[in-house]
Amino acid sequence: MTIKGFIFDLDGVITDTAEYHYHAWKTLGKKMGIEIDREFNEKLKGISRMDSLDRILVHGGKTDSYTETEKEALAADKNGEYVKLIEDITPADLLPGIPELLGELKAAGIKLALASASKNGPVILERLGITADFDEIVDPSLLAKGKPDPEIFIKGAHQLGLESSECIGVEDAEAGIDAINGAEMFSVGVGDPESMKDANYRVANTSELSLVKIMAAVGN
Ligand code: B16
Ligand code: MG
Repeated sequence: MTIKGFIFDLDGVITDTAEYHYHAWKTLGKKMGIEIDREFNEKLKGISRMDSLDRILVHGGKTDSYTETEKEALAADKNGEYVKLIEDITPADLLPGIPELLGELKAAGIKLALASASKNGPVILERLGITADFDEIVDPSLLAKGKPDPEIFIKGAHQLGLESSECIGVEDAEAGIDAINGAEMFSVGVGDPESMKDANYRVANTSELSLVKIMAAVGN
């Protein structure tokens, strides 16, 4: 099958907003009396805002401490902190190798979609100066289920007018790799061998992403 589309995760693949999510959750955790360290934070990568809050409450043993309305307010509080942290994002915040990869994809006529769980995705693409590079953005607020469910990647392919088998998904989170694999799409993982063990092709960091190497791995 010829590859005609690339479907990108945002946080951890295109830019390092993971650090900002971590700081915003840590600040909220302090207010709730729940310690959030980097090891636990790994379990939040790629996970939607409300699902992340639920995981944090389980982690802190406080699942029954808040009503749904209070949880909405806590999630809004975290997002307020996060929105402040992403205010100063510029094109210089594109991760190494991403501008080059986007250029290679454009030259090859490959369509691009964004499959980010983040409702802040469009504004981040704007600040990074790459909105025009993307043909489609999946709206995470319209999903029945977040990552690791494959829905977001299936929708990405559909919005591009392509079959899953004609697309490649790129992710940095375990939940994201599970979502790509579940969509029966070739998965490219960015990160350490352990968390990316289920990826069809893996690189240690974004500077190693190369269209020629990925296509060779797919067998195209
Ligand atoms: P927001 P991705 C995900 O982005 C983040 O990895 C995750 O930490 C965050 O909770 C989620 O977006 C929702 O973000 O609160 O901005 O809607 O990795 O799917 O690009
Ligand atoms: Mg990610």
